[in-house]
Amino acid sequence: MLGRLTATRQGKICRETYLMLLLSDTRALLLALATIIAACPTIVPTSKFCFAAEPDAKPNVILILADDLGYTDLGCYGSRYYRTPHIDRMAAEGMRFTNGYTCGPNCQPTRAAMMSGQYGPRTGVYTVGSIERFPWRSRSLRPVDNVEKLPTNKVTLGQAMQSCGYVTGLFGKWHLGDDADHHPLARGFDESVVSQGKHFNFNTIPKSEYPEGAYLADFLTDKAVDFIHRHRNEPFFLCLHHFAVHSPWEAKTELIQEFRELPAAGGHHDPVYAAMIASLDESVGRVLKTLHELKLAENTLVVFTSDNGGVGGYAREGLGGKDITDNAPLRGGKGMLYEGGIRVPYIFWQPGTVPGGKECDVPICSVDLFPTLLDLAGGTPPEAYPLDGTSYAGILKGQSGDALKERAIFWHFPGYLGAGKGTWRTTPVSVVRKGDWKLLQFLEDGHVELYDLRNDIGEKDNLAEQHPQKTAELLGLLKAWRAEIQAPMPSPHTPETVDDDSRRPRPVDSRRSTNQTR
Ligand SMILES: [Ca+2]
Repeated sequence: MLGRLTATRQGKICRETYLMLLLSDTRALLLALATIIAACPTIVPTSKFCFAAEPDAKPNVILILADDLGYTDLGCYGSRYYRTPHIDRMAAEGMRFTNGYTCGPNCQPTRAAMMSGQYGPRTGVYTVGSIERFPWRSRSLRPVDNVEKLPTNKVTLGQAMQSCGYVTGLFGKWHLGDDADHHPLARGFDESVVSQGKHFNFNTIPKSEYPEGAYLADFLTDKAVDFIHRHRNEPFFLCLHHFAVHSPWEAKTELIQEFRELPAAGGHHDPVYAAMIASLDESVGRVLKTLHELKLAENTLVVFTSDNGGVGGYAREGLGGKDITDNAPLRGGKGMLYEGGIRVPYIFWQPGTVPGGKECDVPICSVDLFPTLLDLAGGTPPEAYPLDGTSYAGILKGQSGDALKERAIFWHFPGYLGAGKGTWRTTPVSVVRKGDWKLLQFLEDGHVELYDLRNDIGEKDNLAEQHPQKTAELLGLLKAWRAEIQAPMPSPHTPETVDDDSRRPRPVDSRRSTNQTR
């Protein structure tokens, strides 16, 4: 009965009242309980989509999202320069996925997919900002207009968790609309302070006071730790969405100095970037320490991941732009649909539930998080609201993930991302991964690339011609998915000559994206 009482926000109030009554004598308690039950209609869940499990079965959930952190930017994912002892320990005590993906090659689409549980064609959020960020008029397709705020008719992960009886908080980067209608406070989060853009002297919405010289990652961690303390006695869902390690690359002086004295390794070389990662690692350490201190570790699932690949790998592709890091052995970086742009760390930690020290090679992506957390919270999917992902909650509890290995995962990027100096990180492209195989279809000329990721993680050998059957199979899947989800396609456009050198198109007969040449 009490489990049902916690099914809704109103139910939570009922439960709190009950806990207070525990302090009084038994007779008064029984009378009061009878009164509560009679007066509280929430024993029948009012939510359209959540039927709560017993409260003890609900883990708290903390989602720690890094910004632009690349696949190899952690010690436990291979870095020999960056130092991430707390995250490495989290991985050693939990489960580390090696084929985890973001739904977008940049910030906004991944966040929209993660929060809504839907692929970009359903939300309309497929890139960052307006299509005018880059000089698309020099190219042969007109990009699809991007939706820049998560539409309010979408159900957010925050709303879903609220409906399962969770108190919710989001601190950090939201990037899905900061006005009153789109701010997290209006989208399923009971508490929220958002910030992005600067690591020192930062602005927050709503406005916050903080000591001069405060570093944003530390400020956000303070908020998160405070939230955990205040809500330790009820199920909570906490999003700690760091702006680190996104540019501008700014870090605390004392940490930068430590890395100046270390030798670069494997393309990891920048002491400021390394110091930013160190601050991110400190944040994770503080969160886990808080959980241990409050004896919440065994009842709290902590998820650590990133929103897109690392900013690097461009020079090898002949592109402009600074390589602040390197995603090698993966190809390319942020803004590209090659692995370096979309494969990221995913670590799950819950002592006693998530198997310790495990590595999992089952492919997962951003839209899977919504159904997975709903599953763990004991909820059921919203009615008449398609969720594009699949729950992998079973894997986190030690079950086999074999059934998910051959599932197809899709990307659709109907726009352009420039790289400077007239080069492009990506041109319009759709992508599918199924099993070990990945196919990219570039939409300017329709040509395809096929890679066997098990044997060629660096996407060096395009096998499309050698494996025509596999190519046809994946291309068929991709086209069927686009039709089913009604993916908007870029439209033909006659390229215009522009005066600015950085916008100057190459001759029409040689106009192929840099992506397409390899
Ligand atoms: Ca990002």
